[in-house]
Amino acid sequence: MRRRVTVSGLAAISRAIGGGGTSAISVTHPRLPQRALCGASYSTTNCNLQWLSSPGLADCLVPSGPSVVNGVAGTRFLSAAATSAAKEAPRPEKFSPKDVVLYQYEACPFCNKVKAFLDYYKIPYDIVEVNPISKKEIKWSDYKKVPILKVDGEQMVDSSDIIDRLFQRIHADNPVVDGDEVRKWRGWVDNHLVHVLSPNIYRTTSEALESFDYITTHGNFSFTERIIAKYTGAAAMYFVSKKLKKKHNITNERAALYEAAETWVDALKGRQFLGGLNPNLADLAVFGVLRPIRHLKSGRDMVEHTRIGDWYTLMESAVGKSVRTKAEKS
Ligand SMILES: N[C@@H](CCC(=O)N[C@@H](CS)C(=O)NCC(=O)O)C(=O)O
Repeated sequence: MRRRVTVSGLAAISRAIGGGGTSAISVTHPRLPQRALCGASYSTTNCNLQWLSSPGLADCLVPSGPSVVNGVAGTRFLSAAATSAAKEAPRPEKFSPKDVVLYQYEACPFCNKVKAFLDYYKIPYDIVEVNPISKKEIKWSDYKKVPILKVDGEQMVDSSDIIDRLFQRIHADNPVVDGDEVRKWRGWVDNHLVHVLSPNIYRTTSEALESFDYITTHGNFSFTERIIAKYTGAAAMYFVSKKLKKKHNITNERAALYEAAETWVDALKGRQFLGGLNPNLADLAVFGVLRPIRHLKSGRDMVEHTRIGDWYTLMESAVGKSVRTKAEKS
């Protein structure tokens, strides 16, 4: 059956991939029809705009295996230290669910956090790509956001909560999820890092188009939705990102992204991972939200102009190939 693309549908797309988690912003740019941004609610000027994000996208966009990374002074090859560090990822022995299904938007950062966790712990999962307009794939649930994870029929929601619950099952003998340091940096990802990403990926019209090309190519859109979403969404999010910038007191979005990357490298204090020789939940969270942008212009710039590249490459290696199954469930 053909889906009709409506103005409210486009708003839903913007909400689905827009910025800032649960933050609400008022969209008042005179040239932008507010309905085009605000989805289901025609009467409100408040849009719940989450930023664009995606973890599973990594499967499609992030080249796997050690590769060339860009350094500050130009292109350089991955350092020997970086290639040698990644250890075999742990395989959960006492936790081996038979049927794990992730309901997601491919470019959603929160979904990508969950995917990074599942990939690292080698818990195979199926993907159901949710249409951000109709959301018909999650009609069965009371929870109206993604990610939703179904583990042998049990529903889990909210990325951090999902990860905590899975972690506790994997480490049943020692189910302490976070120490202070891990808690602090996981909070930093949700409360700071994700807010910096949106203004960056929609910074210029060409970057907004690049981002929407990625989103609409990898998301669950009909042909017509894809074309309309790409151009309308890019235009909308270009303006919205300026609002997000203001809301989060960002004056220079690239500087803020570089600063976040450097802050993270400083937090490592010379360790390969925040977790030491192996990634911990904070490493996985940072990696998860950065993975969808890594090969967009903002991500390329970030790796070129900061010291984050070596850690990122180690993470790629540690997380390994995606363990999502090929077939998409419907
Ligand atoms: N705190 C939640 C936030 C989840 C969230 O905001 N997801 C967005 C997509 S990135 C969403 O589903 N928004 C509702 C919508 O698309 O209508 C989490 O960590 O999972």
